Amino acid sequence: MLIKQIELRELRMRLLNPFETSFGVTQDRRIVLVKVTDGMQVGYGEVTAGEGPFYSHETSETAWHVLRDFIIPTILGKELADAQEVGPYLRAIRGHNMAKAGVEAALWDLEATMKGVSLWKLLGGIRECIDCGVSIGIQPSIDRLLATIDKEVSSGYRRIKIKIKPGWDVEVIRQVRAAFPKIRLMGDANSAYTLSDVDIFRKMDKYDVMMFEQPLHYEDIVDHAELQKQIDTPICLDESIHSADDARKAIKIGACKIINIKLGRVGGYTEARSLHDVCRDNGVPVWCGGMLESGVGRLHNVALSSLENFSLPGDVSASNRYWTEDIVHPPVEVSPEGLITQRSGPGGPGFYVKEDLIERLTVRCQIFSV
Ligand code: OSB
Ligand code: MG
Repeated sequence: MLIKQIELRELRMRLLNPFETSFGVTQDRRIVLVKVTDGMQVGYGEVTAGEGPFYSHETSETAWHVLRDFIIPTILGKELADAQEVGPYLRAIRGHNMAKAGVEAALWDLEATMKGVSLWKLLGGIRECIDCGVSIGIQPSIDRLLATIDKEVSSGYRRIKIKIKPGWDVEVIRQVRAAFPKIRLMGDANSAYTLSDVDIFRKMDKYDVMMFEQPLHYEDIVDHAELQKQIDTPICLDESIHSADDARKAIKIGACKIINIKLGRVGGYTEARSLHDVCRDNGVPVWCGGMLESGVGRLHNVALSSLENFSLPGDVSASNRYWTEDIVHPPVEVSPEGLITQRSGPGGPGFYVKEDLIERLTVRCQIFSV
């Protein structure tokens, strides 16, 4: 496949509701889309960076810069046998995984369309229906949180993740568990705690929580291993894991029992699959994380979740939880049983984009051609 043209596009999209985590509140998204063409077919990817450097160092702006000034000049005009071959070209650029993943995923989409197979099958996926969970931000009150959980459970979602932070933790978990004795419940701290908070986690241990996601520092694995020794609830790592090698080391020292995989955080499908395999070979289940994506990134997450070891419900949920109108047609929908079915048509997200809506939401666009 010849990388003949790459288009970068930034869209403004307003979330239906503000989303609050321990690191801040988001409502207006700056979505960067990458469109690649060989002159015949197109592939789409999404850069999942946030607006500010709070979940990770990357932002929509840094991704645009690194794509425009480094990634695109390196790969434009190159002839690849398949999407995986882009890896060596990106290796010299350190970090900026979300920028890399935006273009890498677009190439996988393009490859699937060129081959006339669906993306999830090209990836080697086996799950035609994926189990869905939701991620619920910090709410103004516990009553509001309980009402939101009730709504999501009624919609069919199979696992509820709530965001926690100091002061919004033990009592919240206690009340949620009291109101919903049976749900699969987990807490995501986004690195809001330190090892000196072990007693807080010990207290939450007794509420049958599936896992605590990224309780400690975003670059740490050593303290996580120490915390895991002192609590029964499994630790799941998110922010600390950027590669298959990070996962190998974290598992080796006992820093986690579960890993959340995000395409952007790990730099694309090739690394995501290696990471998935390392976890599978060590008996560590994985699930697909979310980054408040538009339909393009969302459909990529659905495809990724088809791999065998994605055995826990992910943060991959319906378009209508985020947007009045999504940029893919049909939007991503979840069945009353809490499942999303893979698309059987050829290609991936690029096959379903609404070009006219994308055009209307665009605030900047730059085209690079050979
Ligand atoms: O930690 O998983 C996270 C959103 C933005 C940044 C980090 C995270 C999240 C979510 C939302 O939890 C998942 C989603 O619904 O897309
Ligand atoms: Mg997380």
